[in-house]
Amino acid sequence: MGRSSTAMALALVVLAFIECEAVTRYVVGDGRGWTAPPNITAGFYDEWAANKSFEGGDTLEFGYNGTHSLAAVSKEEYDSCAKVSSFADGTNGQGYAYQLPKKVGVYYFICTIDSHCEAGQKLAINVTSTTSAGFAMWSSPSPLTSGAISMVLYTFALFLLGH
Ligand SMILES: *[C@@H]1O[C@H](CO)[C@@H](O)[C@H](O)[C@H]1NC(C)=O
Ligand SMILES: *[C@@H]1O[C@H](CO)[C@@H](O)[C@H](O)[C@H]1NC(C)=O
Ligand SMILES: *[C@@H]1O[C@H](CO)[C@@H](O)[C@H](O)[C@H]1NC(C)=O
Ligand SMILES: *[C@@H]1O[C@H](CO)[C@@H](O)[C@H](O)[C@H]1NC(C)=O
Ligand SMILES: [Cu+2]
Repeated sequence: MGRSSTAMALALVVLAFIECEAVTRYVVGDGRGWTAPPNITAGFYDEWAANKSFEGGDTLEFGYNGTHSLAAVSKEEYDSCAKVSSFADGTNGQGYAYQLPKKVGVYYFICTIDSHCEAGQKLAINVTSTTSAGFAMWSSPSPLTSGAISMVLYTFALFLLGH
């Protein structure tokens, strides 16, 4: 194996390794954020989560203005909109980035203020795979992040090849 092909192989291994580590950051509710009516209607977060493929280690960014809270709850508490006191971040009234556990399962989030949860401020996330799946994760669903990382690494590979 020539020196340049060794360098190329090395660069590709590094690239594959970093891409499989890439996690996706989701802004919950996109531009609407984490909110209640009149900004959303019931079912809004179900629709937002539909057709998205969540992996363990992905981050959910809950951004909010106004009076809201974020609690990570059980299915029963999600179904009944229980007014739990255990918050995901320990505080009310500010945004929070929640990293999904690296474990397959369904994770539930609600706002405990007034009847926001009953009105639709509740989110269920089905984590169907974990990012530690290895090299099979070559094409991660994070075009922006992996795109930027790939560009840096391709530049790095070209640099190695040039020497
Ligand atoms: C909260 O308000 C700030 C300032 O107006 C705005 O930039 C931001 O997008 C708002 N966030 C949400 C989730 O509505
Ligand atoms: C999810 O995908 C299915 C099949 O492509 C489609 O029928 C459905 O409307 C999508 N749901 C949402 C909320 O985008
Ligand atoms: C609805 O969105 C606006 C603009 O971000 C915000 O000021 C307001 O507090 C939101 N209402 C609720 C109930 O969150
Ligand atoms: C979560 O996803 C898995 C795999 O697609 C599926 O078998 C399971 O029924 C889903 N669970 C829920 C509660 O949607
Ligand atoms: Cu709320």
